[in-house]
Amino acid sequence: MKMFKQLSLILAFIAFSMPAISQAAEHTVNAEARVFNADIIYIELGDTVKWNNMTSHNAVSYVAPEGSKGFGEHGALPGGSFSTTPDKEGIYGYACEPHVGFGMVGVIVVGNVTQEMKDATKKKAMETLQGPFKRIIGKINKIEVK
Ligand SMILES: [Cu+2]
Repeated sequence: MKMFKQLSLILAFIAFSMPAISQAAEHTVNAEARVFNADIIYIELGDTVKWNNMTSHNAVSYVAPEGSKGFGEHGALPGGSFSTTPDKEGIYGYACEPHVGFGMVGVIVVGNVTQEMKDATKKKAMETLQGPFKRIIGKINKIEVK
């Protein structure tokens, strides 16, 4: 009986902890008048990001980890909602192209990002981003690393 109790405790623990390991989550970002809320989100690889209220907005990546295909379509408005599942661990910086001049930019941090990754992403962003898209650098600066 004691062994059965221990076994059921172990099974209950496994059942409880499994979803946290294996289930991908969906994170919601709300496009507001001139901002993304939240502007910086932290997710795990395999998770999905869904933007709502995208009728007059878009979300196009301008900074992405090495080898990533990024997300969003230049010049297009997805309308309604738009979802992406980032394909690499690292930092994605994106902009709403119609409102980038107002600072409507955001960052997605996928997985565990180190200070070196943050510094390297910032360096690359400073070399490649132009005009108002440089505002993405300000968001990269605010990323919290462990
Ligand atoms: Cu916008």
